[in-house]
Amino acid sequence: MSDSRRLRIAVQKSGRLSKDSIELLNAIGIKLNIRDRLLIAHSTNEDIDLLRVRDDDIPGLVMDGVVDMGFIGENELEEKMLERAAAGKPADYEVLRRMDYGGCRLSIAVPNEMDYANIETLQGKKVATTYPFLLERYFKEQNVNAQAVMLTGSVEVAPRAGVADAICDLVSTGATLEANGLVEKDVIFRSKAVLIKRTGEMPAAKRELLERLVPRIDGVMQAKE
Ligand code: PRT
Ligand code: ZN
Repeated sequence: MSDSRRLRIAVQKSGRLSKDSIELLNAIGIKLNIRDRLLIAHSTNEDIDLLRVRDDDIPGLVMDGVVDMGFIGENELEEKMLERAAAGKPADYEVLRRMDYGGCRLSIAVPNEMDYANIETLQGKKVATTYPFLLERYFKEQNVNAQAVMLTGSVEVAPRAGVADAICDLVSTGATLEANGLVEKDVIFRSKAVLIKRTGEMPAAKRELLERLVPRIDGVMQAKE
């Protein structure tokens, strides 16, 4: 088992949140010895270990108390929270800070040629997404009876492939939608990266370390404004 005195922080190993999350940790003075293939990276100047994993795993690692903190997109966090709550698993966490990176929106998009008036146009239709819980919550709120079809990749090609009538996917510039003949219609969730913490007791030394880190994060974010 790991050394329970060391603060464990989960970060995405390689993806859109990795660079900014590591840069932030560096900026608050945490020296890290990251070796590309390794799951764990130890800090050389603080009692901190990084766990480098797929972003999909981060909410669960925090909610199961395997790590103390994690950097994660709110889209992924909210989806996993809904999924775990539906399965009766622990789904608690605390947001320490909302970061200034990882911004995107989860949107419903339809083929250019679809005659789309509003969300009710999707009544009885299939919508491909990697976020079925967020999408189904939205359908329920809107009183629309449509079906979320889970795809973990290539969501944007689903309508052309005849797998779904529309999609619900993350958008930042909109270039991917345009390249695939899709138009963005309804934004169902706006997301940024957040730093989250597990709930429950923490040994005093770890809690003190955490309490030293958060004001440094505020300082770095304020300096960027
Ligand atoms: O391997 P791992 O599972 O860790 O990574 P991943 O492929 O699941 O995630 P990754 O690295 O792509 O994204 C991590 C997080 O970054 C997401 O959960 C969001 O919180 C955030 N983020 C911000 C984005 C985007 N912007 C984004 N544009 N995640 C994905 N995209 C994709 C989107 O899915 C679509 O394919 O980019 C494409 C659209 O971009 P535009 O610019 O063409 O609109
Ligand atoms: Zn992922």
